[in-house]
Amino acid sequence: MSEEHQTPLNWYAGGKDADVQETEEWLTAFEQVIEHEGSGRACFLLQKLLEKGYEKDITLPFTGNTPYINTIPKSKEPAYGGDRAIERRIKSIVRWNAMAMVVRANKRFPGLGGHISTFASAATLYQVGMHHFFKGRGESGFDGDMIYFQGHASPGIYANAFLEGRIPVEKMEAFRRELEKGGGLSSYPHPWLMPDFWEFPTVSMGLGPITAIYQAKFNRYLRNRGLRDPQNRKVWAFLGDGETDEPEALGAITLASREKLDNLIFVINCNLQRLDGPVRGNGKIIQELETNFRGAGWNVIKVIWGSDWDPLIEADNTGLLIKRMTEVLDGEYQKYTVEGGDYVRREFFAKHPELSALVEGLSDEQIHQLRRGGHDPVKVFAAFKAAVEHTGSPTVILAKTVKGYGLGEAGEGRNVTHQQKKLSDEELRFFRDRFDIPVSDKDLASAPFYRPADDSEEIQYLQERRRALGGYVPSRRVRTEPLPLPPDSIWKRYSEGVNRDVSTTMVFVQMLTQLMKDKEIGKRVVPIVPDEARTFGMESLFREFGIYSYVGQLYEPVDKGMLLYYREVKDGQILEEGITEAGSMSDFIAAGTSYATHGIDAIPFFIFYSMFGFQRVGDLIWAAADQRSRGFLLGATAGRTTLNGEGLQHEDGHSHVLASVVPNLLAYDPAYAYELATIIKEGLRRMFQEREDVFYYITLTNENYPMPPMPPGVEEGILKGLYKFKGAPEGMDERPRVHLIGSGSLHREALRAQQILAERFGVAAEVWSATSYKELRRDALEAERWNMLHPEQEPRKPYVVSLFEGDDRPIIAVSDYMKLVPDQIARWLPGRFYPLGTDGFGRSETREALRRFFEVDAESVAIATLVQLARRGEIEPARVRQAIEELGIDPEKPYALLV
Ligand SMILES: Cc1ncc(C[n+]2csc(CCOP(=O)(O)OP(=O)(O)O)c2C)c(N)n1
Ligand SMILES: [Mg+2]
Repeated sequence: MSEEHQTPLNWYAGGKDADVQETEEWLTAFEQVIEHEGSGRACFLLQKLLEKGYEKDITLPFTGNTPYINTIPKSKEPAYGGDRAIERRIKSIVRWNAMAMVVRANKRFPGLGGHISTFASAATLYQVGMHHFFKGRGESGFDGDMIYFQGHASPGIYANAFLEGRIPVEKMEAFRRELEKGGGLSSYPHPWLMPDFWEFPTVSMGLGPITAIYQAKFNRYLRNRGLRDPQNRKVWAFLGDGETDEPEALGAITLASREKLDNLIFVINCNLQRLDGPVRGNGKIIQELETNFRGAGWNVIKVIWGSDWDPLIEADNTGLLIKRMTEVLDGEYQKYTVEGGDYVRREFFAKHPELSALVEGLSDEQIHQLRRGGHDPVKVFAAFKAAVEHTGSPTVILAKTVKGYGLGEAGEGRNVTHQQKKLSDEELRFFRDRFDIPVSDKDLASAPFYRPADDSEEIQYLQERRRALGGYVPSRRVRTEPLPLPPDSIWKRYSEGVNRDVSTTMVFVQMLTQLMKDKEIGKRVVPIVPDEARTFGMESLFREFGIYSYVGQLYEPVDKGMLLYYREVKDGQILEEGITEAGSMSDFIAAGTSYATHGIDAIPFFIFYSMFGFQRVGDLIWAAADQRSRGFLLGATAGRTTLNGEGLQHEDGHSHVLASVVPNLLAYDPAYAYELATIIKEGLRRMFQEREDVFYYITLTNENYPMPPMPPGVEEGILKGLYKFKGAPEGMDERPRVHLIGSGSLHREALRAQQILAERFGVAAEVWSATSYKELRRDALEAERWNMLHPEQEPRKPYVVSLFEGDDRPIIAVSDYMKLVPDQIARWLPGRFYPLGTDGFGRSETREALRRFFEVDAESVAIATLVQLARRGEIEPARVRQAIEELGIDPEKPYALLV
């Protein structure tokens, strides 16, 4: 049995044919069914055969694959919707300018970087979208498609906007030089840096796809909740094939199909290469992705071969061409690009005489020019159209392209192409000639930008297309009207204190419930929780507000009879994503930016296990910051010694260090209900009334204690990060005096230390509450910088300095975080600031044991204080040694950081 007699589509059947005649009979019979009774009947029979196979215990080999050919056959291709000749000219000019902006930037400033080859491979994908599919924001300013452009393709997107007249040539010259006068163009899509242009930060690979999925889900959520109807808005995510190795890229694809997100389209540019080399040299990335996406329930459209291949496929009645296409590996396909037509004839076609015969009439050059599907507008148009019209599931388009397409020797298909930033004169000439750009030989070396006149056919055409499609993309707008906020009275109860033992988490849930009931903002609140609602005592919200599910609840929940049962409902308000902090963070971004994407305010409160927040999804938080998301992140069960029993992986003592690095994030570690209320109230004001692009991180703990009433006049201090909570005990005027600062749940250890110091050691301590070292530092840095630049003017005083002016007493600070957190202000309190903190791995233990272990309990605070006083000669060192003994602290105990 020769190979030739394997079935043509043996990507599936694989094995040898033991009875060719019998096979033929079956196939002929089947073909007759198709011919006379149609494909429906044929499909039915196939299903019946499969059923019978399973019944008879015949294990079928699994495959999620179809042959390595276009999903849409030529016979089903729609007519092309535009003028191909003009579009080709426009595309060529965009290609040239995209290349030129990188080359020019690097000629003048070697090392600036930039990418030529990513857009070179994706140009057709974007241009077909620009001319025919991507809907602009329309008259409302908040309609249209949401497009996640691949970060490295940004030169092409700028080049397109340049032709549209939206980016002047001076800005094109200032690519990657944003500090240039007037501002340049950012390297990648950054809404923070170009807030009128870029909408979605995609360049940290994997984040575009996952946030796009949740964006599509959020659009549905808004609709089902009656807040807005973005039904016609498609979410397009463009990504690289190498990018799909990022866990985030494919990690949420089943959510998209489960929720039938047919408003979502992924376009994966399969140029077979990533930065260093091939994506799947030993396999086929398109086939691998097809299996993944089909398995996940997506509509998969493969765009592999350009129209030039159609006659060959049609002419081949042996099935060998498809077989050959399917068996060749990506590593070899890459080589075909680099080696040229003669090589392809020998290595690809000459494998079978029948295939050689197919290309007999083609020159080597013609063989080399046989295009891949992703470079053929007809094929791309057909795929995009099918994707846009598809209903019932999300669509992924797997488009095969060549990395560095059009660069020729300068990098087409080469492993080094991703890094290519400069072209020699020869290479520029090749590029110019290939795309027929009217740049003279004389000017060629400088790779000048080229823009046809406004009244040229090309510019007229592209302007008309964008007008017809509702405006330019990308473009970002924002809602600017302030949101009416709840009356002050709702916060009052928190300033009165609570006599029972409660935790800040419980207080938060109460606040959230109240906000959700508020008639002004209630419906805009988006509570997000990844499978921890019960941990945080939020199950009461299930019943009242419901968990969002696009189908509602199709089963009777086991706890239906109970008051707080797991209630899923179509217009549910809570986004409960299951165990995915990354997914929940993507919800947060979608909701927190809806003031820009949809022009309506949504107020996300994403509450998570604090340890599984910043360190798990830190990069998404960074993207949220870039995208100017507004809302509240709540790190619950926070505090390395406050969350007892859970141990090393659960106890968070550093999220405030991680939060300190995000520029527009405010981070607070409140101890009491009134502090929390003050912070949230102010957050709502700043983000939704003042319209500031900031967001909040607040840690919440699960330690129960009574909540004191709010001392008078402390609101400003709470927001600035530090205020005096309680003066020194009465009648201790002559005693050594110190300041103790406590934060979060350890504030109570500072209070207990105050008592120990007074009662046992005759030391008078004032107790302060630090809600935010990050804010204190921000303020101090600002003052310091101003002073540096204005040497002759009255120096500004950092807030933290002003608080301790007039005395030089020691300051001992204790928090449940690493010492680095309070250390943020040490510089402004020289020689007197001593932080205690929880550096090291957590342990499963009781709170008491943990606090002693990390030396953050009241006794340790007392010792640290006495040491500072001894240093200053205010008490004897021997007294400190005695105190260590009296307070039961073992001086030889292990150091938490090292064990
Ligand atoms: C999370 C992350 N890791 C690494 C990079 C650096 N990087 C930029 S582009 C690139 C290769 C991209 O390959 P692919 O996704 O196939 O895109 P192509 O340029 O081929 O279209 C890498 C590794 C990045 N941007 N983000
Ligand atoms: Mg790639």
